[in-house]
Amino acid sequence: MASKPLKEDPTDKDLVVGPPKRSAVGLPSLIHSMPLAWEEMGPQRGLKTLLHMNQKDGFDCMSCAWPDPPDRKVAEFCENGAKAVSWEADTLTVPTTFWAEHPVSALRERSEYWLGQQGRLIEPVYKPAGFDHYRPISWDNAFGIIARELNALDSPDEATFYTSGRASNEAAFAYQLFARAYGTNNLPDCSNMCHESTGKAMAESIGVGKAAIHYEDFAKADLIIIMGQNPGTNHPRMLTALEEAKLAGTQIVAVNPLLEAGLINFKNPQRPRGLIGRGVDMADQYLQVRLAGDMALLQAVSKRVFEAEDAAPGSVLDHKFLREHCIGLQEYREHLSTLKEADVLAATGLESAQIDELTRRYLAAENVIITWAMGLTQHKKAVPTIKEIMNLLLLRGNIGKPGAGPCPIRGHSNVQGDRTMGIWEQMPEDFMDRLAAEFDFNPPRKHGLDAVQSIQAMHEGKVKVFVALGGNLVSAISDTAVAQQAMAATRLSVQISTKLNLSHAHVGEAAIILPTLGRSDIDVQASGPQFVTVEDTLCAVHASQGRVQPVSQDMRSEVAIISDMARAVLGDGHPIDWEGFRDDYDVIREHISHVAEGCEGYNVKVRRLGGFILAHPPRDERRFPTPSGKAVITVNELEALELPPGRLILQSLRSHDQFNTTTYSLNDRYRGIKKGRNVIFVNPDDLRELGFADGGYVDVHSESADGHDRVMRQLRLVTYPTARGCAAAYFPEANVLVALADTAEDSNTPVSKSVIVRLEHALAPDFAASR
Ligand SMILES: Nc1nc2c(c(=O)[nH]1)N[C@H]1C(S)=C(S)[C@@H](COP(=O)(O)OP(=O)(O)OC[C@H]3O[C@@H](n4cnc5c(=O)[nH]c(N)nc54)[C@H](O)[C@@H]3O)O[C@H]1N2
Ligand SMILES: Nc1nc2c(c(=O)[nH]1)N[C@H]1C(S)=C(S)[C@@H](COP(=O)(O)OP(=O)(O)OC[C@H]3O[C@@H](n4cnc5c(=O)[nH]c(N)nc54)[C@H](O)[C@@H]3O)O[C@H]1N2
Ligand SMILES: [Mo]
Repeated sequence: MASKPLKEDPTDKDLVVGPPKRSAVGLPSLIHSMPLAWEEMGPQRGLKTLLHMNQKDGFDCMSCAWPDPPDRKVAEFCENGAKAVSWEADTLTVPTTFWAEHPVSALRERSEYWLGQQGRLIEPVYKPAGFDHYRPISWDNAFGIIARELNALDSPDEATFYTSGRASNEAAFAYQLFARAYGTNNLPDCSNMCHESTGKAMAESIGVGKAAIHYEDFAKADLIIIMGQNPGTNHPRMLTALEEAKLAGTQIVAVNPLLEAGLINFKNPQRPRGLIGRGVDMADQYLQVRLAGDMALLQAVSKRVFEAEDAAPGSVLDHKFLREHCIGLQEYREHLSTLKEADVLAATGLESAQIDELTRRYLAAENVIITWAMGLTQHKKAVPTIKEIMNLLLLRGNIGKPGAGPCPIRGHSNVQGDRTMGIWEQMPEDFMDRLAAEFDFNPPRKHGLDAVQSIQAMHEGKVKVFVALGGNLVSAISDTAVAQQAMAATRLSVQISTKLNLSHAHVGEAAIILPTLGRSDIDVQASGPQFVTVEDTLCAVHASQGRVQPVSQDMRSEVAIISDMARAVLGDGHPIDWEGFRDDYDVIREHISHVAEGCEGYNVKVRRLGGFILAHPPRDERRFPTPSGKAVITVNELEALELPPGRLILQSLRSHDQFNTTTYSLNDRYRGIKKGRNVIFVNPDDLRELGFADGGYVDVHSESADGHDRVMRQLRLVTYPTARGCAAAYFPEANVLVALADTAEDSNTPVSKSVIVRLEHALAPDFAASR
């Protein structure tokens, strides 16, 4: 009993704004997820699917990269995981008649919500150049067109191959190999917009860009600092790990401009206390830092650590660790001695006493974990900010010991694995050497284009073919109007997708959509049923096997699509055994074991129940694979974000009922928002000062250095507990405000969390007219 496709695009006419919640999860979340699962999958398929999720013999949840606990419960999923799988395992399908009824130009006017609600894509479709409709096409003809276009380019660098972080390790490995065998390193991915800043910063500081802790370390930590992350919505099962830590005596500090429900209190539905009690209080200290103020905060804490050491020499810093494992201590100490408290207070919006308290907590703790996500990575100074996390941890040896370490929390469920498999426009030389040796060819060595650079190159006509393994780049990247023009300037765009989104509507002259199996679907190839493998944010690699019957026999797995596309493009005589890849994923895994770092014996290790954990030298043995062989304490020049008078800093973030560009519903329960998304959250004092009132409507103009006026119209003002001078609106809609060139230094990640904006009075939207 599948839901019917959404008829009309909903408007905000029924928008309700209530008070924000002060507690996350509990009974309401399960009540909220079950009807959705039943509606989209039916009761039997729904229950069976949910119970297989995240089990050792089941499939990995596609919602986020949070790890599975060593001991699984019967129901090992969260509300938002249930939404993700219900959305994917939908029994509703896009009918063949859809394509004739909906011209591509009309699809461009639809919302992401409407598009996603049309059901699963089940047949390849093709929009020839000069036509406004897709039409069904055979798989072979689709591959033929792709081959013709790719082989007609003057250089392989005129094509770009995007990946979203849901692709399995097997698909990712085959895909990067295909792109490189074709001849380009243009392998942009969602990570370019996500944790790229993390990878850059950690690689320089400690030589590895991944979290340096194990799951069990949360409960062993004395202090966990959670910065720029909203786990209650985006990594809900993290709350269970935090609850266990709290019950074991761990303290928690939250650093976030917004008061987020999940960081205040958690009612665990799997415990009696959660169902009927008052739950567990999370943050012992909550620092409502100003947007982009974290670098100043971290430097201020480190400076106080040095002052404590000066007051009691030999007793504060971990001298043995610093001597044996680090370089740069003295320069850092001298640099921080010039840090001015007034600058720190201006940048953070905090009081000295709050920073003193955080420092006291840091110094009282033997073992400290710091976690972070998009609140830190999407700023101009994201890379140096994350390097300051490393500095602070290194001062007291908080790495490579139980209960301590840096812990970036990754987003897409396999974004980390995709990188391990070679999805990166700048893979290191040793990987390329192994790839060359394994397949006996010369992969291109020149670095390729990242996501922002790919859009720029398409816009300039330098990249002419765009291929995407999942995702929705047009909506996910900054500067929506430019992204749409960039896509329209290509000769051919190809999307390998499960469901419709705006990247199927803003397309090249010609466009192809290839429908793929999702993670929950049963995948059978010539050698029998297949499983795939994934890596979570704590470096655990394990198998994932789909358990539900695909809704159509004409969909193909990602591996099959990539293999057949490679065969068509590279020719039948190509030395790489693409057919072997498709017929038996063990063949791919055998190659992975020779090429990807730490994956020796891959086929054996991933067959162990629960998989294996990749080696991580800093975590495992305090060995730092940097050029000097030591962890590097870095000196970073503080540069605060200048806020001109009468302006606000805007961040774009996720509601509770969305997955990136996918909208599950128009609600954001924890923030008190129902049935609408066109809102902007502002501190009540700022609203008053700027001459606006709660409930009024504004146009939001962004002010980028390029002088171009970018605007988001008719947002409803919502007063909200956020730091002074700061505002928030929903991603992906707010991407219209971010200039493509406004990116983080070193990582080129769009600055989605610090856009300078000006509000202007606007009329309330006329909902009757928009119907
Ligand atoms: N249900 C669900 N789960 C998801 C996703 C989803 O869309 N839906 N997306 C997945 C993906 S790809 C990712 S990357 C993750 C994203 O997970 P998050 O990073 O939690 O996602 P955001 O909604 O962007 O939230 C950013 C948080 O950082 C805070 N913040 C913003 N700017 C600053 C700042 O300058 N300083 C500090 N200290 N805090 C700041 C915001 O107030 C907010 O709480 O979630 C993953 N999981
Ligand atoms: N302003 C602003 N912009 C942002 C962010 C922000 O916080 N603010 N966050 C950034 C971040 S962290 C990220 S990760 C990116 C996300 O960027 P993307 O990864 O490109 O976007 P998604 O919305 O996750 O992609 C959703 C689409 O993927 C397809 N899909 C889903 N499952 C599968 C599958 O199993 N296989 C295949 N082949 N396709 C599938 C569906 O067609 C679906 O519509 O957005 C970034 N953009
Ligand atoms: Mo992400």
